[in-house]
Formats: sequence, C-alpha cells, structure tokens
Amino acid sequence: MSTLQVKPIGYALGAEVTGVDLRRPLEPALKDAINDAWLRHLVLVFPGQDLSTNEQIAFSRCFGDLDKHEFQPRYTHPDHREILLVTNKLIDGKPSDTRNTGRNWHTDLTFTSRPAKGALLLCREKPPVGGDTMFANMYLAYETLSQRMRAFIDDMEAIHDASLVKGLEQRDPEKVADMKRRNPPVAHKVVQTHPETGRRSLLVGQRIRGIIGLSDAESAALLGFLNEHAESPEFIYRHRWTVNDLVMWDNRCTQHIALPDFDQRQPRLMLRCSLQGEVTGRVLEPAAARTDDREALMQMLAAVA
Ligand SMILES: O=C(O)CCC(=O)C(=O)O
Ligand SMILES: [Fe+2]
Repeated sequence: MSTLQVKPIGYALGAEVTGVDLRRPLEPALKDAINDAWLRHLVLVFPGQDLSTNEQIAFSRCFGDLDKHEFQPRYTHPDHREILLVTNKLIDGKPSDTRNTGRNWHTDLTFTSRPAKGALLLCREKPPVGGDTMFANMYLAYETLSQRMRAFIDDMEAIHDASLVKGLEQRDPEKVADMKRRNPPVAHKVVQTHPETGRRSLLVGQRIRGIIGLSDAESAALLGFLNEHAESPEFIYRHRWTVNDLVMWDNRCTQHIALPDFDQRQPRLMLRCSLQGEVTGRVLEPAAARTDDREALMQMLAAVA
C-alpha cells in the first residue's frame, strides 16, 4: 500500500500507477486509493502488468459489474464473455471484425441506453510503431465553453447511433446487421453529471446523428463546433502502448479514439473489460432504427421528444 505511486503523465488527464501487482487480490484501502486516483486523473496507466484473463477480470471487478458485451456478443473471448477482443489478428482464419474498433472519437457504448462506466484495456501484442490511443477530458471540454453556450446546450439531447461507428463497412455484414438490430438509436443528454464527482461534462463524439429539436443545418453546425472543441489538443492525453500496459479510463467524463497509424500486417492484440454503467439514455422508437430517411427520422423524433 505504501509503495503505490501515482504520477501524472498528461496535462489534461492521465497518470501512471506503479508499485502495485494487479495479479494479487486488492486490499480495500488500495482499491480506494486507485479509485480516488482514477476519479482525479480519469485515465490510469498500469505498466508491466502481465495478467491472465482471469486476473484481468478479477481486478476489473473491483470497480464494478462487468459487461457481458451483449450489444455485440460476437466479438468476445471464446471462453470469457467479459473480455472483448480488440485485434487485427485472424480469428477462425478470417480478419477480425474488431480490427478497426474505436476509429472515431467516441465514448464507449453511447449507442446503448447504458454507456459503460469505464473500461480496462490490456495490451498483449503491438506493432513496432503506432497504434496509439488518444483520450480527451470532457470535464474540461464542458468547463471551457462560455456560460451562454453551457446554458444553451444544458437540456439538449443528442441521438447516438450504432450505424455511425466508423469502419462498419469492413465488417461481416451479418454481424453488423445483428449489432444494429440490437441497438436502435438512443437519446443522451449532451451535458452529463458524473455520478461520483458531481462534475458536469460534455458527451459528444462522432457517433451522433443529430440533436433533438434542431434542424439538420443547426444540428450539423452545433455538433461540428462541439466536436471540434472537444477534440482540442489541450484536452488530450495520447497513450503510446507498451506490451502489458493496462489502461483504465473513466468513460463517464472522457472520450477516446484508436489511431490507425500502424502497419496493419503487424499484430495488435488488446483485451478489454467494460464496467457496466447506469442507464442514462432513452431508446427511441424502433421505427427510427429502420429508416434512412433523415427528414422522416427527425419528424418522428420531434413527435416523441
Ligand atoms: O484499440 C484501442 O486502442 C481502443 C479501442 C476502443 O475504442 C475500445 O476498446 O474501447
Ligand atoms: Fe472505445
């Protein structure tokens, strides 16, 4: 316990945590210290953690119930539903469908009514260069907006849509259809309040179809501004992976993007546990999921708003 060290590694967010062996059960005081550091730094990096899948699952469970990944059940570890495989390696002789996971700025599982509380991603194999992941602090993104803008967006709801996940066209169409069927569009508040810290943050990203109650043009302009603001370099920590880094992010106040800046022939293998979050969104009419006609969709949404 006394050896736990937390060292900031980014200006906006991110800290490296050393002096702890995550293979061993955590004492309550150590767990609390890690949780406090997590709430303060939003992204924790634990280097040199050579964890088995069971050990990763056990450590992750210290921070909440684990998602069984029902939103996309076909991408999990064959023996552990709690582990999502994010990899470009061949699976059953075919290119993995998760090889392009996270290629646009997003907060995990906002295309469900229950976005993740957090996630713990373990790097097992990585290309010699590139394949970094960037994280952005969404408290700062919110707090640096003008008071007028904050008041303007306060009650707004955005429509998050699984079909806007980048790179779906490169995946198995049948699995994509299944994922879309399971995940009709969902409305989430643009401004979220963190259940533990009470701080407000911005929930935007590139998986949003529009803002309820605004015209297409208004929606596009506002989302364009908010996304550009949220992606400002001063809010970002960029993680350059080393094998056996475990990175744990608070998904309630951050967004992230996995960069494709590496040789795709080089293996990259990441194992993810997702912490189950609270229900913060409302599922929209199933009919909304079926139409591609934007005008009809907006009318339908206006009717339910
Ligand atoms: O592969 C990565 O670096 C992150 C992918 C991602 O978005 C995720 O696992 O949630
Ligand atoms: Fe993600």
